[in-house]
Amino acid sequence: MKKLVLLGSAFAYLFLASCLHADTVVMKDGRRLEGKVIDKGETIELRTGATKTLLDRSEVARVERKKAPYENIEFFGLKARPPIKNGTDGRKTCEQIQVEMVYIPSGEVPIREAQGGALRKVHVRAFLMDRTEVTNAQYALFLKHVAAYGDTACAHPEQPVGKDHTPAHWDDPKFNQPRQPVVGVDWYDAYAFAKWAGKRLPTREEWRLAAGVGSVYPWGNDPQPNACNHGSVRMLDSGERKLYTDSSDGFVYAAPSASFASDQSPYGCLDMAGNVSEWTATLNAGRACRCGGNMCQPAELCRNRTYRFMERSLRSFTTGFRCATDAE
Ligand SMILES: [Ca+2]
Repeated sequence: MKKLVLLGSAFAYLFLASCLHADTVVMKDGRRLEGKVIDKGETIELRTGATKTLLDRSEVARVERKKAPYENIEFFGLKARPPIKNGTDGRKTCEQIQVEMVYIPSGEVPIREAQGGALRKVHVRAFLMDRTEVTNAQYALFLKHVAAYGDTACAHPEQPVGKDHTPAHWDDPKFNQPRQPVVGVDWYDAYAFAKWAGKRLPTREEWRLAAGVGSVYPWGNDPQPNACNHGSVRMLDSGERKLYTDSSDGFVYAAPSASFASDQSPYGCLDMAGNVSEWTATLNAGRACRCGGNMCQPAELCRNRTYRFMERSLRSFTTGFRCATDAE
């Protein structure tokens, strides 16, 4: 009960703080304008109630941001870090969140571009990889940032105009628990989150290296039921193979992150074989590579090398992501 009261108080605080939230734009002619600031690059949009005013950046001396309501408070056990600076102009861009990352030493990754195609080896430099899939709790911090500041600093240049970063299943209790991986996010959501967090999406080869190149599955070369969050396959009367979720491993949908100790790569990355398939930075003909198995795929398909190119606008309850950074 005490926990519920505390959580209720936190949400009340967030609500009140957001109502009081007001930035100040100081114009070069000395005027001070108050409202909610959305940074749009060459222009700055100032919102006061239902009124939107576009200001030319060349006429603006500076923007004084009110502290975002979620800064410096714990949110589902996570804490937003102070904003990082971007380049020379010192404008606030993205914020980092505290997530455990593991060091992946450089290595050679065997990649087969197409079924039956030639196997080639790609050299991958050392990098850092998130130990776990990005969770709903972490993604919620990103959404709060976007609500306060907009996504201009984080959005991919090809992101569809007017796009909303709210996941497809954000209101569904089957998918929106704080420690479950965020799902129903498209590639543009994953890209923007990674940039906001001061990171990036891993490439397909990096993802493959982090998952482990020495075995077919994290635990060895043979499929093992219930060693990761997988699904099942059913043959229909038509002869078609249909993939579906099941509860044989203890979870019908996405399991809370890091629920399967057996689904652990040689470097300590968790849930790379199963749980949710994960977006990567690798593109081909406008499609993005999605790596790893998921809760809908049978155990034998939840392999380290599983990948598939998907439409970047895909929002599926089987698909999430994790982030990477350069090692230096
Ligand atoms: Ca996964």
